[in-house]
Amino acid sequence: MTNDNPDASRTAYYEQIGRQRMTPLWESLHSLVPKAPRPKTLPAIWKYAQVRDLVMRAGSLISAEEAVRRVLVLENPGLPGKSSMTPNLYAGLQLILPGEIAPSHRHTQSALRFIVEGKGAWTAVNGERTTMHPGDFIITPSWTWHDHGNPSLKEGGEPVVWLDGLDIPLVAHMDAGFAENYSETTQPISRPEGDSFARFGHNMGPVRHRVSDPTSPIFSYPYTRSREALDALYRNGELDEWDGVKLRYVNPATGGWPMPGIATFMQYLPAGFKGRAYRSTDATIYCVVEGKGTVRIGDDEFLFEPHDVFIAPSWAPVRLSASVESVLFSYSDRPVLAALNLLREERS
Ligand code: GTQ
Repeated sequence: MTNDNPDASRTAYYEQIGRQRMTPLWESLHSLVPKAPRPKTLPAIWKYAQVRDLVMRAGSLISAEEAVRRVLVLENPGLPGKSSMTPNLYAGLQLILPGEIAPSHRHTQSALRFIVEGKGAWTAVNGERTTMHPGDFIITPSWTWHDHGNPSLKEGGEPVVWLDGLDIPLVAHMDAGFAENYSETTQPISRPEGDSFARFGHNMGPVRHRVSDPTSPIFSYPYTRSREALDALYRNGELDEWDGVKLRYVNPATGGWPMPGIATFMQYLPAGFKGRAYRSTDATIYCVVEGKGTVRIGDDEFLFEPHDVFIAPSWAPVRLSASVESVLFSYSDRPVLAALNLLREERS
């Protein structure tokens, strides 16, 4: 080897070490250990007005039964082909029509449902059904049987659309995905609707309950309650310059997150709110419940309206403004980052 042409001798050397399945760190050090996050994830918005008809059209193309889950995956434009919204999280819009059932199964991926449109459909988790209303936040923890259904047209059923949030990419990255189908279409119902909420949803709990599970014993967090709490705080004068009035959803048995790997939030922005810039390492997916406004994410600016979904990548500054009073739901991989001591936030 000579030094007359260092590029050529290096190339030849790289080929030689490559045959031994080795690579030179010095060529990749800066991208392997960056000075700051360099997300491939891009800021993006899905305008409900543009995608709603497409979601509904899926209803005449395939049944929930055939599809198992009739979902349009929202794919981040920076992560093509990955069925991912962020490196760790997935988002999709699921449609269930009157009279349909999405058959029971379970998987190691944790799921949240945020109800976008329609009411009266149900999801069953751990032997209990819960009825969906717009703005409700429902969880299906890892490895719990879950099936979804909708009353028939005669019984007053209407199309229901919800946003699915799962940790599919994270679980895939960990090679920890398992799934199985239940032997029947629906799981047996062993408890009346509202049972878990009666036990755990009122700042009370069963006398001898021992926490043995990192997931919340409540699996539906109704919008009426979340909205009421935000309203009361705003009336009391609470208003953060970055967040407006923002609360996180909790597991009432532990005070922790409803599920171990996904954080969920809801925030209220009063009319005329102009938020300051905030960034954090948990890439966050937002779903607009009410209102209208704009969000700046890095160099992008989007107008948001009800049911729009948008994504703020890790470390991109986010600035929220509302022209009329607005409510936003959001979810992120914050508990995972916090557990690994990787959560950083900056309010500027
Ligand atoms: O409802 O069980 O969007 O298993 C993706 C995978 C929903 C579900 C999704 C799933 C589900």
